[in-house]
Amino acid sequence: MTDTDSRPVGIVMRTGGGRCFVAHEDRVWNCQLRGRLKQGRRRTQTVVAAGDRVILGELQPGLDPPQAVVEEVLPRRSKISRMAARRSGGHIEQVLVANLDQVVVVQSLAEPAPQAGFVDRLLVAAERFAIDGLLVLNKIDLAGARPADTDWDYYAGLGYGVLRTSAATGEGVDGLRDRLTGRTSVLMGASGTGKSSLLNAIDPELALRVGEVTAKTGLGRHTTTSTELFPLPGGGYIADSPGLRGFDPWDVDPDRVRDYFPDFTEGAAECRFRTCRHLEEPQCGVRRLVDAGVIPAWRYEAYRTLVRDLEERRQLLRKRGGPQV
Ligand SMILES: Nc1nc2c(ncn2[C@@H]2O[C@H](COP(=O)(O)OP(=O)(O)OP(=O)(O)O)[C@@H](O)[C@H]2O)c(=O)[nH]1
Ligand SMILES: [Mg+2]
Ligand SMILES: [Zn+2]
Repeated sequence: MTDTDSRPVGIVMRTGGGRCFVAHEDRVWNCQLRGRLKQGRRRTQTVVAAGDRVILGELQPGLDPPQAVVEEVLPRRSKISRMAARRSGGHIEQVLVANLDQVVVVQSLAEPAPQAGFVDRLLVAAERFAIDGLLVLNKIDLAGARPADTDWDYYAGLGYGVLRTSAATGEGVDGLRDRLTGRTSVLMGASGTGKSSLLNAIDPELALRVGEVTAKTGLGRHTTTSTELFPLPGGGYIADSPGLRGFDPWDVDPDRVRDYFPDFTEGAAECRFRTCRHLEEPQCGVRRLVDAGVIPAWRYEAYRTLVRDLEERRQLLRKRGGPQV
């Protein structure tokens, strides 16, 4: 056994205010980061994220809450990362959550309205690390209020789970609990889709704060403000996260986005050019499937928009001479 193996390891439940809260031996430790972890030029603004495995030192179990120092962040086996907001110029990574098995994309079938391409972008970020994708369509008790312009069951045909739930009536909640138990998952979606409400329905002891959807705008109020991991009663962890306004995946090469659309594989085999990106190229097997209605137009549009956005970002960064993504 190496020295590292014998040092105490914990799981980061939440970060905030320059500290992090680490589960270790059935307690949550209030931790500082070792100074050297924060030094040097970094392409990431996230030294430590919820879900990270960390090595602890200077443990003070006698304090309430117990305290320790994070000495080291262990390599992440997977993560959901995005380009950090405008102020970073788009070349800084923000890790939302680390070491995941599953991303649960929560959409509301009522207010707020689903955002085009949002599910597809999150699934690309998940595919990037072979993380499973599950789509949860919440507020079925209110469904019918708005016509569905997306055929959500299309995702089931691609191998993603699709569940319909109501945090209000409890319908579908047992099925969701089953899908979460024993794994590490994160709930992601726009503000007001019902992420925290679903977790409260799964485990009432969590008693998470939930917020109204504004009648005037149909948008949520960003009630949850930090990503936090919770242990599930039957084993595993679930992270609640603040509502996302959109999602720009980090570290996805625009030329590789096509590899993260499983529904393109079959058509791509028929493209004239092996390097076909399924955009303007002649004799494209993928576009043929779109024309034939096998791949829905909205799905293809999500692909095109994402490639375009990633390409724009790459060009902007080149112009500025920043690090390339
Ligand atoms: N009718 C109905 N209302 C729901 C359902 N799920 C959530 N809501 C309501 O939707 C509103 C927003 O719920 P939250 O759980 O706070 O949503 P959230 O996704 O956690 O939002 P943020 O934390 O802001 O990202 C609240 O008023 C909930 O009561 C549902 O299944 N049916
Ligand atoms: Mg919430
Ligand atoms: Zn093609």
